[in-house]
Amino acid sequence: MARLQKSWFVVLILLVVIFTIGLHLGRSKKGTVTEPLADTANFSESAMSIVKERGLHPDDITSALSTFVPTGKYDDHVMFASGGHGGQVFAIGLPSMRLLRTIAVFTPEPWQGYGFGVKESPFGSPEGEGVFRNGKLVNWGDSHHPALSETNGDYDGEFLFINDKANGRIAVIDLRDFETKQIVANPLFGNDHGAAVTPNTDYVIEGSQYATPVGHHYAQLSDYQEKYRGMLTFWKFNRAIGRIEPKNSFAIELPPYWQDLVDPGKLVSDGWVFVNSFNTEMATGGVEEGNPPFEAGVSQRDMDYLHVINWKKAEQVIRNGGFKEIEGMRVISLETVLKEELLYFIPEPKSPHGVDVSPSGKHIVISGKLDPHVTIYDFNHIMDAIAKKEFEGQDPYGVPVIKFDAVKIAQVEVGLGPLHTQFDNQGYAYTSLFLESSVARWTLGDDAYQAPENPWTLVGKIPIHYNVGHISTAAGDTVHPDGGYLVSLNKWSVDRFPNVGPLLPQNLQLIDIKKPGDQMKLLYDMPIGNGEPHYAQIISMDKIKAWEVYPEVGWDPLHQQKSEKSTLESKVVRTGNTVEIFTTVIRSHFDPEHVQVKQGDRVIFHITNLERTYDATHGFTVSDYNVAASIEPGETASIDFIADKPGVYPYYCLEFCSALHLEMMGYLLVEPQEMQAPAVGQ
Ligand code: RUQ
Ligand code: CUA
Repeated sequence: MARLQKSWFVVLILLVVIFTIGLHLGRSKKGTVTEPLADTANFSESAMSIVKERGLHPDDITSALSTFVPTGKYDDHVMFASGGHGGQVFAIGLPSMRLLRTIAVFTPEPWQGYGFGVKESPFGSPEGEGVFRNGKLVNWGDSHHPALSETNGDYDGEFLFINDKANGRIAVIDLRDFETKQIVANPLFGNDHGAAVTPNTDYVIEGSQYATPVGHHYAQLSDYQEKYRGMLTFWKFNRAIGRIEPKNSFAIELPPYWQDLVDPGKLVSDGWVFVNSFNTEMATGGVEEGNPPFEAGVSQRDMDYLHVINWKKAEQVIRNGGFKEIEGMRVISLETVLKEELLYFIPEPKSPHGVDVSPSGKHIVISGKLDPHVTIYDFNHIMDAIAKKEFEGQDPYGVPVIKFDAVKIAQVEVGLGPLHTQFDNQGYAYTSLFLESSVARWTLGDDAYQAPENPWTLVGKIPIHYNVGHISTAAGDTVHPDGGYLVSLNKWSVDRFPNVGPLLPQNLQLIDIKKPGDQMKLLYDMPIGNGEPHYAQIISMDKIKAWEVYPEVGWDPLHQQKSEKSTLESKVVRTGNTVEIFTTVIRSHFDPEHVQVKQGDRVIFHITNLERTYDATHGFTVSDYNVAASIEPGETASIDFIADKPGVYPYYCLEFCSALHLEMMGYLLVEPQEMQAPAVGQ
């Protein structure tokens, strides 16, 4: 018998070895692609027959050639796109527009074992304080604005942040393993919109959207002007531990306008942050009571207010104790904001939406949804106007309003419904035009980034399909844009794809922006049949330094250190009613394979994946217990549940990891209460 076992073991080991060698042979083939275009005559003949057969246009061919990435070759950029009310983040390769990874953030996701009983995720640990709102589990989000961590205003590829508009939360993703590590919930307000990082990632800035009473309290809408407020929260990020520190964070109280997008200054304008707003009318809606509906009430004035905020000085005010604490958050009151001169307003036309700081940090671009222009302000002029007190007055709360003409240096007529602006490395700016379904290219009058054409002129437009929201250019909101690519994140796709029913995919369109002037070219349509991407950021792939396998066997990915629960050998430890099963996995077995517990026991599997092979992930689930784990090579994952129902529960590996994957299972035997021997003396 023992002999039989031994020979089986040898066969298993051989299988693993053969598989691993095959894998390595396969990998080493990468790069040994046959000589490009060795036989041009043959190429053109066979290519032409495909062109004819498929009825392709010459333009289609250049598009196809620009985006095709042959097997074994890599995309050169990756785009992190928010997943809207799907709550996740998508990592998409460019130029191929292939989905490389969905990162589970606000919504549980079983493939990654995210939110299904695994403790090493915000859904199972104190890092997930923000998973709860009012003590209730909130297991979805409306992810809007991804923000890559920055060093000196350039993406550094280390972390990614994203906000949840629906529930006023921020999540932290570590790009060493592309996993969410922390979710924090804003204690002051329940929804947000703008989210961005300061140029060295000292803070993740979160702007409230719809004004409410501060701290989730109650107040009548008739008390709107006194009791409702806007807020800007500065979440302190500690890069060394990869966590937001709520205790070291602070917020600034603002008038109850609807603060919208947020863009921190950079280079010359570092230390300031620009936030636009709408509903400076302070309309409170109530169409059913005969009031103008919000859409009209909020759009009466020609100008709203760009908020210009000195956050470096605000940090100083906090250090000097100039705050009050509300719901555990340090808040600088509006009174102190005014006294310390932290906030100025600049009129901005007309239902503004996007606010974007140019790569040099000198220019701030505003798009008014109901104005065909983008308006450009000069940062140095803003500083002068503040120094010389060139104010046209105050708002009702006493905030100084800077004279529009003193700081506006240009307006460019770009077209209808301008929303968001991005930049490239040739001195161009790009603005999405929602109403026109196109993207406008115009020239910056910026000595650091000088386009060949006259400054502040529209040079071209490209139609998109359809209803563009954000656009994203490669590193397009940093101090050194890469240029090359622009992705138009379109809300509607209408007729672009085969009909899959009334709920249509969004359409992400890749546009080539390498050539100057009016030469922009649509390359690719990517349907995304998932929650609606809002903003996206595109980073060069060589800035991403993700791990192939976890650094050592027994890794706790949540804390990025060796897990106390890791093990190289299996053991079962019972403490009272808690049974801890220290489990190992390696192709193709779990150890142990039999686990016997009693009904009502708390069962914790601590599973260590012993593999060091690239991609040798195993999964784990126990029937009926709503648990699922993904255990990457080197990882230790703990799954925790109460075995409240008696029976025999197979557990098995979820990943097709080897030829004997189906054999990779075990039995959890939950002995019924009534069979359990009564304690002595009963
Ligand atoms: S903003 S609707 Cu990014 Cu255009 Cu959220
Ligand atoms: Cu491990 Cu299948």
